[in-house]
Amino acid sequence: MGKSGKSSEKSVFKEWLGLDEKSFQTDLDRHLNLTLGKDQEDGNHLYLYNAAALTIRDRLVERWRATREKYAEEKPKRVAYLSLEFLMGRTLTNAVLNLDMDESLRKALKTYGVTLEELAEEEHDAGLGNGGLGRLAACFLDSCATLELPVTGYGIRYDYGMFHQKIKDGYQIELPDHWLKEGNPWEFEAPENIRRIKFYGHTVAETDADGKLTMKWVDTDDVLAVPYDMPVPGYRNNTVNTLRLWKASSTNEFRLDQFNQGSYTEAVASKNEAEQISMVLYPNDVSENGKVLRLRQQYFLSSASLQDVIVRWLQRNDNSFENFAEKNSFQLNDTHPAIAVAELMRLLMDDYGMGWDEAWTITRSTMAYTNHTLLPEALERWPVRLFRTMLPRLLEIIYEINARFLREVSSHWPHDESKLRELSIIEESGDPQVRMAYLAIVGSHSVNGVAALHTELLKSGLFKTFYELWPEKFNNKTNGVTPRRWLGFCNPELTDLINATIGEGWLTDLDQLAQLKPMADKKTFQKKWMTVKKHNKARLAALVQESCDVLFDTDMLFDVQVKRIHEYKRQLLNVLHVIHLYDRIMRGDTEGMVPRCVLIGGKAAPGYFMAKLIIKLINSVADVVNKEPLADKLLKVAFLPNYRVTAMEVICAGADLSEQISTAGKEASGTGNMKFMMNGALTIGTLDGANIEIRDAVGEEDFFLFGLKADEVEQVRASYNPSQIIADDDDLKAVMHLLESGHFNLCEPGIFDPVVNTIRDPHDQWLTAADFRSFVDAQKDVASVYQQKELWARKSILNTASSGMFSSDRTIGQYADEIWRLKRS
Ligand code: 26Q
Repeated sequence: MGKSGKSSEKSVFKEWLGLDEKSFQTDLDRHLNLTLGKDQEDGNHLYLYNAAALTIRDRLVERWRATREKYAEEKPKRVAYLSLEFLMGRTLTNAVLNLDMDESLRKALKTYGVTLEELAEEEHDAGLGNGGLGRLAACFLDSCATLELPVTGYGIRYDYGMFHQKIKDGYQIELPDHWLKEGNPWEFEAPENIRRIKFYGHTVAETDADGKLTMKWVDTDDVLAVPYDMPVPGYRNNTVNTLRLWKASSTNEFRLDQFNQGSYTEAVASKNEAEQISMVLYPNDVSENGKVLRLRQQYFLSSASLQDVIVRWLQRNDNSFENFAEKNSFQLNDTHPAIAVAELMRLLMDDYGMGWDEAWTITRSTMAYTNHTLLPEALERWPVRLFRTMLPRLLEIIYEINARFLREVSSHWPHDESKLRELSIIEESGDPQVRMAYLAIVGSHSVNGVAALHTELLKSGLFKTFYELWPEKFNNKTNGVTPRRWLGFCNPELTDLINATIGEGWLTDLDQLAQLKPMADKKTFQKKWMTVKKHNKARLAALVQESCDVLFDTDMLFDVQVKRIHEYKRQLLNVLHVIHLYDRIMRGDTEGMVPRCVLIGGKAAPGYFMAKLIIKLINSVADVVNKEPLADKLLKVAFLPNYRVTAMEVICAGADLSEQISTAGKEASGTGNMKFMMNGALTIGTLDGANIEIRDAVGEEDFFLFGLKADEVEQVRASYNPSQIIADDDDLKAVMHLLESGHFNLCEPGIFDPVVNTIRDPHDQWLTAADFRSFVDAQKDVASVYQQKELWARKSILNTASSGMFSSDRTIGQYADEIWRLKRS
């Protein structure tokens, strides 16, 4: 379908619904009065929000159907993106932008005296993800629809998404995120596509009529997977793809054995157990090992999605698997759905009677695996015993995959038992474990990292021996973010300025931003650029005021770090710098100091003690600093509660400085770094993840680099002596003294001891003290550049102008060409 979508406009209906103000007005009225049964607008706008959502939704549905018909006709190769997380954020405003309905809708809303912004506030974020990996899946769906690629997202429809974070007395409190409580106008239940998922039971070998041995998985406790479809609109191209989310539902079959034994309550309780599967998102962004429910979620998603793809394929292809492998791809978003490798084997063999070799060829040529972490402790492992009871048939298949794989290893490295032990999918120990990453690598034709350094480190470290065995499988796909949400929508003023300067083509071809480069030296353009930044800073200041009750002055430097709270991301290093600035102020050493507002936000996994303590420390330091009269015009500190997609939309537009300060070699890519860059923030960062590519793109002059490099980190560890570093550095010594004397916790003595101890620990994995000096020096450069307003403006413009390669359109183009091998128009 071309950009106009004309051909399909006719094939479906006589004419599509109008996009003018009048049509919107009529439909808003109709939905409010008839669909929702309300006579007038209520005070809190919830009904009007729903009427607007339905008005937009109608238009999405038309294009959705046209897209389905186009795919049915053209029979393209299809991709299923399997992910336990999709962090979609809000839908209304995104759909309005992508469908170009902003102007008419705004005009139509005037009759109600409500702005689109006010209405948008009624929508809960779809927070079905933890952080980077989940948001990446959402950006990818946007790019796939924009590039008109037939990619379906498959995930879980959690009743409760990422928890809502509150701060009480400086500590994180977790509240449930009941995002569906007011209903969700963006989903369509599809009961006609319910799939049945098996759990528990046991296997039996049977010989069929032709004398062929088949395996049966019997006496299972089944759960139903009910699909809910959400439309994913492309940018102004009439393509609407699908995000299919599964809800778990009981089969309503009482287990006869339980029932007959009089265990009525147990029988009813098992209904409950089934429905627990899609109840809640696990709020850890590093694997928490061994949780039975998590493995149930993983298998539930994998089995339902594969069955869905297969059944629909067979319906369209006369019940034949011919060409299935050429026409389907499955992308595994980390190892979370890696069980899909074994499940596809099971479905092809047990349900469709295929032999091992044919099934294995299909599996290997359709599966592709993306790795998102270098932390060895984050590699997923599941106890074999858990598999044996919960997924007995899958364990058999995994054993067989492993046996055949190890034969390949032996022939590659004859007489080398250590290689077998090293590479085995089963880690033999007292309590043997299934290594999910190894299953994913063995069962896929593609293994990719998410930034250049990350992929290199996978090849030389974590997966070194697999790389020696199969170098051709490994490839890099540097992450990207969608420029529609992360510049077009979240920064309308900058968008207008860019449009007026280079036209509108950049929104679907982000490299065009490079045309801004000649403007970087023009004084009038710099002025306009910084005026926009100032307005965005005012929006951010309002958010901070409202949620933290801290006053940010828009003349000050906005220094921002928002992301999950993790030791490797080193929010602690940021705090040490803040304490250092405070110490300088108290000592009267303020020469060259630039007035600065430091904003930190992010959620800690509920069971991650140190991350939660770091949040408390940030809040305690903020309390002291913000109350200190001497610091009043020089330093403000705030912790923003409940950081989420919708908050980032305001934050990235209003930041001057983006903090990307992880220990080198630990952050796989980062994607927040890209959002800040696009919106003209300068980065202070280590040579880690995609920071390296960001610095290459903008040039070393316009990036504040500091810290050890990945290889140096490994060398330093051996003889790391933080207490010596502290003793040798007067600034760090003073900072540690403030911390150790209890200056920030006078009423709660000793609470920060664990933080102090990690900084002083020779085994501190994150080498916080090692990078302190270099970080402080880089922050001094930041201050000096910020004082030269025109220089800063120039660098800010150049950052946006150089951000073209961080569009997820580029990333998805590479997945489509190099992994999925999709035809592209
Ligand atoms: C696994 C098992 C059990 C419970 C939880 C988990 C789990 C859940 C989420 C493990 C990891 C995650 C999320 C990881 C993640 O977000 N990684 C980030 O991915 C981004 C996109 O590629 C990168 O930019 C970041 O560098 C990486 O940290």
